Amino acid sequence: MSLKLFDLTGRTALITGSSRGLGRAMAEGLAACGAKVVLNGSNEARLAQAVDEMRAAGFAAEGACFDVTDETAICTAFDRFDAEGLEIDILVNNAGIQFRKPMLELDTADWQRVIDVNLTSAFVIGREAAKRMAQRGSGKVINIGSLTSDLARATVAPYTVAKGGIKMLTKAMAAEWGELGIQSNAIAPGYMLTDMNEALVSNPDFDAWVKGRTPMRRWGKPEELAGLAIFLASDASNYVSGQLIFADGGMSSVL
Ligand code: GCO
Repeated sequence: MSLKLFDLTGRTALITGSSRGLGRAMAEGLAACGAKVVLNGSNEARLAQAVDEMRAAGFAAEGACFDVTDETAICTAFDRFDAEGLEIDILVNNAGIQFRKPMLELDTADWQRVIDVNLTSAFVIGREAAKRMAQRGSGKVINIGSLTSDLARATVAPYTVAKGGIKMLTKAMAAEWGELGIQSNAIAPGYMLTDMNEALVSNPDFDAWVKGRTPMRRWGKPEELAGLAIFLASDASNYVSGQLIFADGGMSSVL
């Protein structure tokens, strides 16, 4: 079996929230396998720097600056892709925020913001990408879930609900889009060393809990998601759909 199964040459991948963190790491992995990557972020300067850095590394990279909760901006971005002949073959719905507060103290607006960024955006962007993938009879949608897609932790209810929704949205996409030639799957990262988790990493008690609760006794590194992203973006996964695959050091498998 050749490595050609994992070759992404000639394919274009849109990764939301990819100026930094998990999205950036997955974008680098896809680019290293030959994909042209379209990075997304809502901060124009940070996005432009990320695109420059990817290009300096020899990768084919473009930038698409839009807020993933702004449907008009999303549709305008896809109209631009159409006009420029950018066919999105691979979509990684990675954009996400975290908001840690007990539900009894949580404002509805804060709840809604997390749901809008972490879940609804994946539906809207997924729908726009899938409309075009369907015309070509092929495509890969990779949603980013979480340990909280299956397991709840106190004080992160909206994130947990959104990530649980990502698991079922992925199955719904598989149910409707399989006959269109589109495979839809999700990656569930464990506790990763990202900016979003900085407050947890620097908390000695939480750090000890993660290391004790994880069979590999450590936090995950963003680049450790790249292999799963490459697999799910490539021909190697052409008969895999509707799945939630954990990259969590074993945490979700043990008491
Ligand atoms: C938290 C963390 C988690 C992790 C990740 C675990 O506050 O518990 O932010 O949500 O980021 O999602 O899979």
